[in-house]
Amino acid sequence: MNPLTEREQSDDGYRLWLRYERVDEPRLCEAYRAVFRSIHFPGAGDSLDAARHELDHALRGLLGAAPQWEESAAAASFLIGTPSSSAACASWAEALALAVVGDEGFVVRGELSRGGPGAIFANSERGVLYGVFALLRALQTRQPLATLNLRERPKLALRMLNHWDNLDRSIERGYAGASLWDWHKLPHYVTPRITDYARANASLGINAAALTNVNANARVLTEPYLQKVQAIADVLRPYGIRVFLTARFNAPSELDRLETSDPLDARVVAWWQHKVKQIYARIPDFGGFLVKANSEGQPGPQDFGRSQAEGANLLARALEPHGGIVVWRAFVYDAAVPEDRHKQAFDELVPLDGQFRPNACLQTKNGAIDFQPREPFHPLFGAMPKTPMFLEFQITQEYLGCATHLVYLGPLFKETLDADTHVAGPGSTVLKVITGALAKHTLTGMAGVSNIGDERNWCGHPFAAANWYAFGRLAWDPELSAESIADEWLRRTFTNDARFVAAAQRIMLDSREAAVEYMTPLGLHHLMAESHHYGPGPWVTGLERDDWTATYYHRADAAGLGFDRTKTGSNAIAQYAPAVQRKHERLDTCPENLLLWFHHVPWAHRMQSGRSLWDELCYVYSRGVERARSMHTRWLTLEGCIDAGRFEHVRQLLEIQVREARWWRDACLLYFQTFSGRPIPEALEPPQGTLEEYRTHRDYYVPGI
Ligand code: BDP
Repeated sequence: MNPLTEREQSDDGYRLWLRYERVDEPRLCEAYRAVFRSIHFPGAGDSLDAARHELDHALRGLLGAAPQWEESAAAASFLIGTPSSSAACASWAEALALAVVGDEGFVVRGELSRGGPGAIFANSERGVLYGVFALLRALQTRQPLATLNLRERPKLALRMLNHWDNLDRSIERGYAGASLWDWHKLPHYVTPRITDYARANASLGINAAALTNVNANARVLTEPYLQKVQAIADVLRPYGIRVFLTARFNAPSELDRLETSDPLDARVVAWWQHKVKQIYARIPDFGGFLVKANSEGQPGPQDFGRSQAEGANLLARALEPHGGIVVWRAFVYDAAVPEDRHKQAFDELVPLDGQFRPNACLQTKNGAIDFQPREPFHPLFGAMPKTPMFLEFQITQEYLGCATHLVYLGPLFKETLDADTHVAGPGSTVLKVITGALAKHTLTGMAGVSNIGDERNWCGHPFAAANWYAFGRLAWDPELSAESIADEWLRRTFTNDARFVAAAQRIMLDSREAAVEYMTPLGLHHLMAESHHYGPGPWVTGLERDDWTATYYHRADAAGLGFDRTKTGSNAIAQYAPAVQRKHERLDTCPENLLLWFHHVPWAHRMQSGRSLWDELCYVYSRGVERARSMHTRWLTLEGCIDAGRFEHVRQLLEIQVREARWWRDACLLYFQTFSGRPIPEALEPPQGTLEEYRTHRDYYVPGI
């Protein structure tokens, strides 16, 4: 085909997983058409309208014909509504135990009774919207409808994206263009893209978005910006998404020249109360504030000799009468404190358990350091039973190859969710901590640092959207598997072609382990280049803060490698429950994929493979490169299964990934070799460059700083 035509016919990725291509299996299409012959979907309301609009649009695409809307329930082949919008729904509510699915859940049935009509019933408009998206997922993945019987309710109350977007439209750690929020043109011009963003989120059940960077700019709280926020909130509302803002703790002083921003000062209390009222006047369903305080230079209550809880409660009290909440980040550590960074948040926050207002929660990163390719779960999970605890993941790939590496994060998310904290005996998984199952909290949630920008395909790498998708699906149901989510996403995003789906799913499922192995195997962490974190930098040392350097974390010396966090070292391990401590404190029982996280291990130490630590390091780094290579070769076999544009885009990026995997391996091995003094085993490829070349290499203008 002519390359120009090919480009025109390629999918540009804009539709994400909401592609409603024609069902091309004729019999299935006929069966689907019969179910949707005539749809009874009464009722008015913004979310119902959004649901109706989506269904109309989708069925036209999938079935090739506009749906027939039917006034009479008795004559319809499909019924949609809530007990208050539809008498048919009201009459079925009891038999279906609709009350059990709660405010946001739904029931979707291909047939209510044998041969009878199908239905989407829910208790709220939002529930209907989610039900419609669940039905469309079933159609897009070609499920048979007669037996379709979905009954879902979200397991977490807040399912939230955190945008680290600045008011100048740059995005901290963003690799997909500029911010979606065009502050300059808002509120007068509101791009339709925000509606499509809302649709994509609602299709996953994401119901909250913090619009601004945690490294906050107080200006967003000023009247002109609140008008702009209002314009965004108005678009998101029908899709069930509540807006949050990041609150800069010293905003009273910065914006209105108050002498202090001390949380216990009456003038400061009044300032926040007034500010919150002003916000709710514009945005009646405003979600609340997300706050990073006393961390990495952000102002906070400790500047005034107050605790993190006193800081959070200041905002919580102001929000309480309006139904808002404070999401207070647990990512606190202080350069002036010489303690292992791993321990600082726990030391600071655990003594405050029970002191937070009921509408305040702590948002804790999955691990204690910083979104590394692999971290053990954060010891704060389960350690503060009186405090609602949100889990924060990073969807954007700051430490996972930025926008050029295909790394599917489903397995990483699941690893944390399934990790057993043992705080209340075996089976006390992080999942149970955050769903409130252990400590019975109702304020529950999961947040993901967004990877979305204004690039046409939203997330840059064509596979990066899978991470947005996986986050959303797991926030709705953390018990889903990474495998099934990948399968769904591929079918909806590309094609139902079984060969493609199987091979691409393999690539996805292999990709996270590949990245761990070619970047930071065996529990190594934070070896990335300085500041932008793109590419290897195991030699990074002597920065303004020690805990931003690689040498702080890997501690390589002539004796060995790794951070001793046992009793003989920082003893961070003591922050975990005894069963977790016992497993990790000994070299012979610590899982090898976290060995160097917890131990400083001699180079000659015998690993389970029988190899020395040094040889094992060489083998695992090399295996990571091999995995990247096979991702690439597997992809090449898929040419022709999907449109040429996306195929080629991924192909080129995988080439970069293979090159960079090699770069990582060679640079790290050459560097660590200066300590181990041992040769790279002969069976393995020799490094391509010299350590000097790698060390002096600089990447300029890496996005996302
Ligand atoms: C680190 C990022 C930094 C963020 C910080 C945070 O490097 O840009 O501001 O996390 O989470 O991973 O606050």
